This record gives sequence, C-alpha cells and structure tokens, in this order.
Amino acid sequence: MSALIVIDVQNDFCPGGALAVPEGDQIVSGINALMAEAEAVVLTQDWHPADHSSFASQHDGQDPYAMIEMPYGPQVLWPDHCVIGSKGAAFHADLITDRAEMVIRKGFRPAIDSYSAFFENDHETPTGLEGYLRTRGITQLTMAGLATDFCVAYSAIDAAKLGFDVTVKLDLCRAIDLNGSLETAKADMLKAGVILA
Ligand code: VGL
Ligand code: ZN
Repeated sequence: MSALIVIDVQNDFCPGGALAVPEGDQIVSGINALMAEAEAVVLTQDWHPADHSSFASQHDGQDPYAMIEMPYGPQVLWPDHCVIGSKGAAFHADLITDRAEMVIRKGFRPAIDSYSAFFENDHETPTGLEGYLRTRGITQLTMAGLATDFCVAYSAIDAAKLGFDVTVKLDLCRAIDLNGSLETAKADMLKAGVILA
C-alpha cells in the first residue's frame, strides 16, 4: 500500500509568510490533484512554540540564517515561523486537507528542531509516523511539499533509511536554497536511494 506525504504546505512557507519559500504556493494545485488519486494521505505541519530554539530571536546577537552548534549538531537559525496556532502555521487555504487521514505535527519541543517527518534533528527522537505507516501496511511513499532542501529531503532520506520505497516529486516541491543546500539535498537523497521524479 502507498501513501502521499505532503510536507509543510503552510502559510509561513508561502509568499507573504515569515519564512517564504519562492513559489511555495505554486505547488498547491498539483498536490491537490495527486491527493485525489492517492491510497492514503498524510499531511505534516511545522509546529513551533513561540520560544523555539530554532528561532534566531531566541539567541542574543544572532541573525536569521546563521548557523549555530546545538547539543544535537549544527542548526540553521530561522526567522520566527509556524508558531503553534498562528495563521502562519495553518495550511495554505487552497490545500485540500479533507483527504488527510493523519496530520503529523513536528518541532513542538522547544529545545530541538524537527525537519524530518520521522525523527527530530537529533535523528533519534521519533515523531510516531513510522509506526503509523507500518501498522497500516504502507510501504511506498510519494512526497511533495516545502521545502525541498530541508523538511522534504530530511523526511525522504529518513524514510529511505527506514526501508520505505520513496519517490519525491520535485516539480511539486520548492526550495529555500541556502548556500547550495538544494544541490546537496538532491545528491543526499539520491545517495539514500530516494527516487527523484
Ligand atoms: C522548514 C526550515 C525550518 C521546512 C521548517 O519545512 O522545510 N524549514 N522549519
Ligand atoms: Zn520550522
């Protein structure tokens, strides 16, 4: 059985949002069309407390997009985004959410970021998505959403490492592309066995 995993199609990652991904809104209609044909649909939602440690605002003297060292490894500092319950954290208004049987929220622990839908950025703390998919007998995953080089890539690589068959629909993703991160992410996905379609 297969599932479509739609990653973080939220207002803050779309034009006008706090961490806008260029053309982030242009993938919505294509994702809606894919959902119509999917066997199962999972949506993910970046979901941070207002004092989240991935926010540059929480670190004296640091600007957004700087890199810092966290106990779990390097971390990009972001503008405040996807704050729990905010308009920016809501799904894009045109995204059809009714088909979703599961919505997985991530990044809600103040001290740790979570790009991947499977594990937080320590690569250890599970979100529970793996168990959900396995208990439903889902082995094939198609992924689309935002951003290609962060949450989509991390999710796809973790899924491939866990043994799922993973295809990323690159035309239904858009990237932040920070210091070449898109090319790196694509190479890392291919290396992990992810199919880029
Ligand atoms: C994301 C940066 C910070 C993403 C989430 O959805 O790719 N990127 N939080
Ligand atoms: Zn985030």
